Amino acid sequence: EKYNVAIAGVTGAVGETFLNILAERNFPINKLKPLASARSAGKKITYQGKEYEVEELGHDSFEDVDIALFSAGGGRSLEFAPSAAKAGAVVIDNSSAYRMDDDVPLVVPEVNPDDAFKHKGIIANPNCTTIIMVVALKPLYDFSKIERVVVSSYQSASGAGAQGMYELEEQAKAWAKGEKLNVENFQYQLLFNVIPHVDKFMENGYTKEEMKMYNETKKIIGDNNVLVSATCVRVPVLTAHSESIFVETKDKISVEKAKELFSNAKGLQVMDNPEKNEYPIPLLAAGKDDCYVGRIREDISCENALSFWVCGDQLRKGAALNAIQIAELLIK
Ligand code: 2RA
Repeated sequence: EKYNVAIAGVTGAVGETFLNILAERNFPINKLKPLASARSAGKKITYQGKEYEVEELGHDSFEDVDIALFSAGGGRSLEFAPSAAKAGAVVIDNSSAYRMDDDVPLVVPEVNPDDAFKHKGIIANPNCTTIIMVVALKPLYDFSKIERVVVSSYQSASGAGAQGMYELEEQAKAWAKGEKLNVENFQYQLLFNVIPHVDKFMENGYTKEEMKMYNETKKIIGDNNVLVSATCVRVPVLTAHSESIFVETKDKISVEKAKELFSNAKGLQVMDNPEKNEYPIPLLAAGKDDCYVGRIREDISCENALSFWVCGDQLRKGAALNAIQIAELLIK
């Protein structure tokens, strides 16, 4: 069976990754409908050698559409996803608009695949940083309940979209030419810098990105007792987010056991040979479907705790791939 698939936000960084991954996985597409805002309507995109014209996203874009992949920003999801669902499509939404809605499942196929089938027309794709973390937390959680997670992220420029990546590249070129660096998408110059500020600040002093990790992790793992304290940081990397994770568990998990649990987990590769300088780095994780975990050690500050390091391509597993895996669950 083949499906009619719409992509809202097809000209963005995630939109482009949707096209690449649908093609790589040979997703059974009958009709492809590339959609974007008025600004990008009329542009041409290519899918499997065929050219398509991008249409303007509207309330009537979804007739005959079976699956609507949304990555066009929260405002557009709020406005147009209900129309898509009403027209009979299943929306898989990459924005934060519906993630904490009780009627909307929040799904990472390696963690809570069954939740996908409880949808009422909209399924939410979690925040990229959360997805990469929970892929690593779940195998540990299944062995021993998790009590507390302290995480710092190292988030790449393309997490802020294609224009974020472009800004970092342009800063590097301008610096090489001795020219003034342009700063638009980030609060400060990102080149040669790190910025501990991703998304807006909230009243409690955390950012919205950090609170996404707190709230979404509970919902995906399905346990309100899993507490997450995050510090999210933008770093001058083009693609792939990294995370330094401390996890306190109810029962002790040895390093050996953790490596076994991680090795047997879907979507995760263990890369942990420090004596050979082998550990995950974003340059290696970029373009890959799996997340990579390494630097696995028993934490010396706490009895039942592990510290480790994870890298994952946030445009792939953190966004487009996760959404397409959800679609694959539904059509299986
Ligand atoms: C980022 N878009 O800014 C991601 C956050 N979800 O890295």
